[in-house]
Amino acid sequence: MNSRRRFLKLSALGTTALSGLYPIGQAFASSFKGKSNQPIVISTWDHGMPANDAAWQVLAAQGHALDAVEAGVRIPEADPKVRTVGYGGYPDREGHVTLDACIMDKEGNCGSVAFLEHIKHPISVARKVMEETPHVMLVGEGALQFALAQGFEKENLLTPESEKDWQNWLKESKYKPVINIENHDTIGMLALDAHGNLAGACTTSGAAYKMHGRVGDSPIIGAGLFVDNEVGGATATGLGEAVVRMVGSHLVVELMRQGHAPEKACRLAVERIVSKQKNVKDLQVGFIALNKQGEYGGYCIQKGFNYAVRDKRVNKLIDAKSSM
Ligand code: SD4
Repeated sequence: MNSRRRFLKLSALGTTALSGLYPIGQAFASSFKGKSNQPIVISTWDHGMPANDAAWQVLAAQGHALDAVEAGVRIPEADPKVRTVGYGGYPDREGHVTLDACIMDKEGNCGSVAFLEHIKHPISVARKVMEETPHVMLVGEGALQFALAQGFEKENLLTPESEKDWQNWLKESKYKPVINIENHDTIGMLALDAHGNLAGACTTSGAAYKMHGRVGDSPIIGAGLFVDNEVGGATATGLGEAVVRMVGSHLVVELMRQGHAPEKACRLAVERIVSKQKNVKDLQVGFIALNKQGEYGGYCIQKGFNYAVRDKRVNKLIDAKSSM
């Protein structure tokens, strides 16, 4: 169908059908095959702004969404001032910087690494897992061996600042992360390219001062990230344990499949998490979502979560609505 006919069909569906509900079980994607050819990228938190810039360079040159999201999230991974992703990330309680990341493409291919030490760009290792192995996920020592075999450099990721903060933390050794500050700055990124295809990436050093060996939601396909090229993609930030329990990003995508707009899908997923928790006062979870038509949205439990959006016209940070 050419784009004009597709537009007319879309208009005929009307705004209610587009932003409202489809009966549960009726696949949104199969009823509506429209897609946007306007590239767009969205990502979590304010470090999403420079990350989006890098992704946008790929998208604006008609590049692929997969290359865009990888290039985008490599920016905070390499930035020691971003204390919750990659190099310079907060260590675990034993002083190890252990990283989690995953990536997903338009075919539903995915790759993931978890509990990976000494490699500055876990997202690129995750992509290699996707492209060079028959597996989806490699963890710990095995992931490191694989990365080294692929030519990644072994580095010390614990910066003097992070080491100093960890030494201070050790004085009390209390695991009580401060919401929106210490443990919620994962970068999750979703892109739609000029070919109408989606991809996503998610990368983090995880919760600050976590137990050694702890893995959050960010490298778990369906929890920290999910992309279905017929429908849309979603990614999560916040307390990984709460996101994993609800397989949060997959839930958001399925809600979009049922016909919900991205922001509403994020809100319903947040509300599901809230409804199952006894105490949400200290809990933060945020989702962002992008659908096949290039519509986007985000939602979180507590105020303070924002996300960055970049397309041909827009380059801005948006405060996500919250349920509290
Ligand atoms: C996790 N979702 O490991 C991540 C936390 C986060 O550190 O968002 N940033 O639970």
